[in-house]
Amino acid sequence: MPIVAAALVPHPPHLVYADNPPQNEPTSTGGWEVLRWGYERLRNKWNQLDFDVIVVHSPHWKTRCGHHLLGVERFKSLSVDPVFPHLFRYHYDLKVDVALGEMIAEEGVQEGLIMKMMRNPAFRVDYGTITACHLIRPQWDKPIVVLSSNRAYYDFSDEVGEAQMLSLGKATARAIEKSGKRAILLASNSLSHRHFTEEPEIPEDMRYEHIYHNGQYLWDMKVLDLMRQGRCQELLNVMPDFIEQSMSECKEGSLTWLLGALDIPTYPAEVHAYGSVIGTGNALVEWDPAAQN
Ligand code: 2X7
Ligand code: FE2
Repeated sequence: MPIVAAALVPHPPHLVYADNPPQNEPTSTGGWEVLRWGYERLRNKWNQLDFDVIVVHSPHWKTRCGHHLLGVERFKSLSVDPVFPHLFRYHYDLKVDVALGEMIAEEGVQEGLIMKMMRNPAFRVDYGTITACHLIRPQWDKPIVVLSSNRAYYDFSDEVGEAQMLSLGKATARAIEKSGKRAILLASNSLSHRHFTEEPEIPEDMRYEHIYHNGQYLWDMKVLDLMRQGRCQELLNVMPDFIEQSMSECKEGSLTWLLGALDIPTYPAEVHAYGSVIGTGNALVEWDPAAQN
């Protein structure tokens, strides 16, 4: 069973800012603790797992022509969030499992997708990848595989995007199986995604943090309930409505890719945490593929 664990792991840069790791330049007094405690639980649990590689799909590496994968062994640079540069200026140094990325690209082509390896050594790795990977494995001792977020939802329709992400998920699972490697999968997106356009003077002043409006919250609870009940096909059935009505970041495809890789789970997922960040809805949700046996 080469996919040893999988999770939805949101990437607001606020969560890294609040953690004060040495790699991040800005410092804080904390904040968003419930989400960070959820990450801590998952991290501690997965520290006990035997695995070779982390495979992540990130909304903030946006590609128009096809699905891209990192194709260089090592990246070392500074990642700056374009919207929150005062919160996230993170010095990263990471290793990539290029061989597994190439296998996913080959399987993607078999699924009829356009696939491309990204071979530019000066490429800046996006903050969605860095944030999720840092919060899951801050020691950066495992190689990662990163898949970009193709624009099919925007250029065609949510339905076309969804179909492509399910195919990409299947391709990912097949490649992992063939590789014989033990992988952890991360879908790095928020749920509801309406976003306040102003922030408090102190960004971590939690008096001001709350979901944007109750409709967003109700949608988030609906989709978390479906995950907790193992009703992921029903979740996929309502996904286009969820995306449009809550402006969900699921429109970037990460969660649907994950559900495709897990063969659309029918077993319950575990919600480790839910919380808002500058109005958006975010949850840490784990699927344990061993639970289906
Ligand atoms: O990228 C993000 C996000 N998805 C949600 C909230 C805040 C910032 O960045
Ligand atoms: Fe985001």
